[in-house]
Amino acid sequence: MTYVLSDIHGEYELFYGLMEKVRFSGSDTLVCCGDMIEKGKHSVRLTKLLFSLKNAVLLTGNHEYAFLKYYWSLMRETCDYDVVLQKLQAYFPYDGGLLDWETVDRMESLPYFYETESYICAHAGVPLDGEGRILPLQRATPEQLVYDRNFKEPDVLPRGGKCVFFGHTPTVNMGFAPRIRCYLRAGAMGDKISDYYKIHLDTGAYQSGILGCFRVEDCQEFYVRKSTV
Ligand SMILES: [Mn+2]
Repeated sequence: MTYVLSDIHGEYELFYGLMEKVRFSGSDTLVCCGDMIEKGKHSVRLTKLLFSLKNAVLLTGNHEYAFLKYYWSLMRETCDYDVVLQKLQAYFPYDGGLLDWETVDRMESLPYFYETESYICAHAGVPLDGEGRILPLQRATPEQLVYDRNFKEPDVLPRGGKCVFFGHTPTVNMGFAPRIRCYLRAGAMGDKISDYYKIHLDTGAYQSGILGCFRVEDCQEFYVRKSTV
């Protein structure tokens, strides 16, 4: 089975609890649509756990992108790699000491989108033309994919048949419940992924204490909340 989620933001325990709940195993696939780091206390611990999974597709979010931009600015200032690593560790006030070069290098190699026959994943959404058709993702800039402000709006529905998974803005910030928001096509049942225009994944885990994921094969949602993990 394939589980898609986003915006874990250092909430290691919530993520671990969610994986236990779905009985995530070596035959499953995880797709994380970015923003593993910051806000919560276990950014590096969580990132290393995600990097240790063989069957995970991890994407860059705006928080990883901001971290990488800081990293690239440090590399322009000095050739002393020890100084650079120290400063990168200080970027994470709680568990920065766990940060090593392997983790930094992996972070730098993460893609900005993931596309299959039936769905697309990108942190903040995908660029659309005037008619709502999805523009070629290979030509999108990292900034478009991690900072998009328009795609989340309820009346923005991508045409073309592929469902788009995204996060970036907690659904509560738009006046909705801290749940995954699914945008069902008119007349569709909702039991297969092609029934959806887009799926907004950000349950605002850091603030709401609720983290959810969406199972692609049967379109089921799963949630954990802080008091239960
Ligand atoms: Mn974000």
